[in-house]
Order: sequence, then structure tokens, then C-alpha cells
Amino acid sequence: MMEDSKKLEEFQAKIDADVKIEPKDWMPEKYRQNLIRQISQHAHSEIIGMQPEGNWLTRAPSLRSKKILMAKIQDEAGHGLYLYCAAETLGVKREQFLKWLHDGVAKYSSVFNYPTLSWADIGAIGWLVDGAAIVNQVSLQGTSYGPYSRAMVKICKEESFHQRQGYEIIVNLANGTKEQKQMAQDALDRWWWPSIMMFGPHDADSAHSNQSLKWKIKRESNDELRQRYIDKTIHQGEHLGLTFPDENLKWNDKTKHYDYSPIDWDEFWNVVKGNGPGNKARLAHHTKAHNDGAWVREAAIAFQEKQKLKSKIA
Ligand code: BYC
Repeated sequence: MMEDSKKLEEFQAKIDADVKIEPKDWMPEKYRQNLIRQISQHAHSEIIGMQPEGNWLTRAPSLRSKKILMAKIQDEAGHGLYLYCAAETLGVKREQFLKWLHDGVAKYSSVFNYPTLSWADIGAIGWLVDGAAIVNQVSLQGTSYGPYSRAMVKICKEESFHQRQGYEIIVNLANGTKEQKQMAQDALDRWWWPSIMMFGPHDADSAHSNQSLKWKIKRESNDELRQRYIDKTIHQGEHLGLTFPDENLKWNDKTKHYDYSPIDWDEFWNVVKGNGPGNKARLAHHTKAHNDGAWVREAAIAFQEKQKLKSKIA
């Protein structure tokens, strides 16, 4: 016990001094568990997040837009893979993460349970969903766990391109015909609140925040990041003559931030608990793709074993 409390003190001192924690360093079991949860859920979000956009790959309006969208979706796959690797350094195997996802034990971001009904939704995802993700992930570059922090640095570079490709779609639609501008407005109306909910519950209701902030797993709170996202996004929409679906959205000269309406937490928790418009289809699609790919994994492992055997004989 004495040993543990001394180790805990030394661990906290390292965190306070902004020294990164690396996989082989001593860490409290709760730190390890909390990271396994957050990083693997982050990885699942990247992978499940490919589905709403993948839905439009065959219907992109030009070859240029199709190539850009394909590159973006492939980036998301890459983000998922870095993050699974980072989570695996904490001693849990990839198969286990996927089992938790398929069994409904692990979460992924609520926002990916909404449908993409029009091409404008692809713009809204890049502009708003990737825009929100950047705010969160720039902050996470400073997380105390080395592998997670380094993954975030690479991911953020790609997210900036994602945000711009989405905003470009919205700019083109907003400057197009009346019908096209209306498509952009509809997409903003449908994606605004889900993007705000991505940041999670208010600080007072956030189960993990206190400990995560103390251990610098998170560097800023859910509400701080949400407010930053709102403040930086409003002028991007107003500049295009779009309106946000919130009558209480107003600049507050005292706080120097935008005020906004109460968030519909019933909707948020309903989606988080698996009852959103797309939860069942998203999980079923992932589970089927995973099962259909079993032969590829088996062949890759068999090939690896054969190579090992060959090198032993040689
Ligand atoms: N959706 O104590 P809290 C992308 C859960 S993908 C679902 O505040 P924490 C992209 C939370 O897990 C990148 N669940 O938690 C990809 C916890 O439940 P558990 C997306 C949510 O972890 C493709 C409970 O609520 N970004 O950019 O301290 C195409 C209490 O919450 C949500 C990330 O994944 C939610 N929105 O803080 C386009 C960010 N919010 O686990 C784009 C990484 C909360 O105890 N994650 N919950 O069962 C984080 O930064 C943090 O985990 C959160 C939540 C800020 C989300």
C-alpha cells in the first residue's frame, strides 16, 4: 500500500510536470482502464463514422468530389487503425475491442447514428462533424498518454483537410440555385444539434471528467470545447447566409461567447443507448463486414506463420 501511494504521488508529479506516460511506465489501473475506454471508443467512432459518408460514394456529383470523398473516408480508416494501435499498447487485443463494440458494451460517437439524406449532408459532416472533432482533438494532442497524443497530432493534420472539403461543398451549394441553398440549410438544420452533442454531457453530469482532467487524459472540459466550437462556427454559416436552428443563439458581450438554447439530453441519451435512427443498421453493417472478412484475417495469419517457419528452416 505504501509502495502504491508513493508510486501514485510520483505518477501525479510526472503528469503535473507534463511528462508523457509511455506504455511500459507504471500507471494506476484506473488510468489504464479509462484510457482503454476512451481511446477504443474514439477508434470505433472513426470506423463507424465511415458509414454515413460511404453511403454517398457511388452518388457523388462529380469525379472530383468522388475522389475527395474516397480519400477522406480512407483517412478515417487510418485514424481508426492508429487509435486501435494506441489502445493496444495498454494490453488489450484488437479482437477484444471489436467484441465489446459488437456486444454493445463499447460506445462510439452518437453523431454517426444520424442518416445522410442528401449530398449536402456530406458537406455538413465535413464542416460540422469534422469541425467539432478538430476542436476536441487539437485539445487531445496534449493528452498525457504518449501514444494517444502522437496519434492525435497526425490525425489533426488530416482533419483540417476534412473540415475544408465539407465547407467547400456547403459554400458551393449556398452560392448555387435556390434549391441548392435550401439543401445546405436543411443539412445545417439536421446536423447542428447532433454536432453539439458530440462533446458529451455538461461538465456537471460528466462521469469521467474530474479524474480525466486531473490525469490530463482530457485537457479541457466538455463544455469548454463545445463553447469553442460554437463560437468559431457561427460566422462560417452566417457568412453564407445560412441560419442556425436555434432562436437563442446570440453573442453575449459580457461572456464574450455565444449563448445557446438548452440541449435536448433526452435525444442524446436515447441515441447513446442504442435507439437513434441508425444505431442498429450501423452495428449490423460493421458486424457483417467483420465476419465476411474473417477469411482475409485467417489467410494473413497463415501467411505470417508460413514466413516464420521458412525463416527458421533457412
Ligand atoms: N456519443 O463522462 P463523459 C471523427 C459517453 S470520429 C456517445 O463526459 P468522457 C469522424 C461517454 O463515453 C472522432 N457517447 O465521458 C469520423 C461516457 O460513457 P462510458 C470522434 C458519449 O469520455 C468519421 C458517458 O457518455 N471524436 O471525427 O470523459 C467521419 C459520460 O460522458 C458521447 C471522439 O471520439 C457521445 N457524443 O468524455 C467524420 C472524441 N459523449 O464510456 C468524422 C474522443 C459522451 O462511461 N472522445 N459519451 O460508457 C472524447 O474526447 C471523450 O470520450 C468525450 C466524452 C468528450 C466524447
